[in-house]
Amino acid sequence: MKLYIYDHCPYCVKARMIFGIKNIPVEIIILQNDDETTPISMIGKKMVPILQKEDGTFMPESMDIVHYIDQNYGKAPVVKKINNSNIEEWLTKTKTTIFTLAKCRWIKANLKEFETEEAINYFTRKKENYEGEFYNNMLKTSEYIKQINKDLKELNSILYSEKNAVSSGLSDYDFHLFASLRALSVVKEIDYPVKVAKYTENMSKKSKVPLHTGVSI
Ligand SMILES: N[C@@H](CCC(=O)N[C@@H](CS)C(=O)NCC(=O)O)C(=O)O
Repeated sequence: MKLYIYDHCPYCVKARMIFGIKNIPVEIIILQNDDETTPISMIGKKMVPILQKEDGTFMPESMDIVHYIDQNYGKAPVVKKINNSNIEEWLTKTKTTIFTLAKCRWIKANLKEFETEEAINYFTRKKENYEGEFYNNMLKTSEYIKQINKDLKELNSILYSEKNAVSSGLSDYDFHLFASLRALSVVKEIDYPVKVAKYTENMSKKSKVPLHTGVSI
C-alpha cells in the first residue's frame, strides 16, 4: 500500500498513526504542496491523505483510512469508537491557537512538501487568504503561546492517562488529539505539563510518527 501525504498535515498524521500502531507496512509518499495533478488524478480533488490500497484503488479521508486499516489488517481492531468527550471540546477551543502558531512555521521548517519556492507560495497564498498574513501571525507568538500554555494545563487535567486520551485503550480521540499536539510540536518554547508531554512522546513512539521538535521554530 502507498500513503500520499504532506508531512505537516494533521489529517495525514491520523492516517500514518494506524500503520505505525499496528505495524503494517506502507510506503509513505510526500507530495509537493502545489502538486494539484497527482491528487486530482486519484480522487478528483486536491486533498491528502490518500491511501492506495493493495488492489490499486484510492481511498481519501483520514478516519476512513484509520478504520479501514484497523478492521482489515493486523490482529483484532484496536480503535474504540467513543462519543462525547471533553477532549473534543478542548480540540475545538484550541484549533485556532494551535494552527495559527503552526502554519506560519511549517513553511520554514524544511518539510519535504515545501522543497520549492512555488510550493511555499502556494500554501502561503491559500492560507493567508482566510487566516491573515503569516508575518503578522508570527508577531503574535507570545500572546498565542500564553494562551496555549493555559489550555495545555487544562488538557493535563482532562487527559485520561499518559497513554490514552479518553479511556484505557485507543479511541478516535487519540488520533484527533495526537494530530493537534504533533502540529504544535513545530512551535518552540511551549510549556508542556508532565502528563501531556509524556502522552505526546508515547503516542509518537507507538504510532512511529516523529514529532517536529527537531525542526521547531
Ligand atoms: N476530511 C479530510 C480533510 C483532509 C484535508 O483537509 N487535508 C488538507 C491538508 S492538511 C488538504 O489536502 N488541503 C488541500 C490543500 O492543502 O491544498 C480528512 O480527514 O482526510
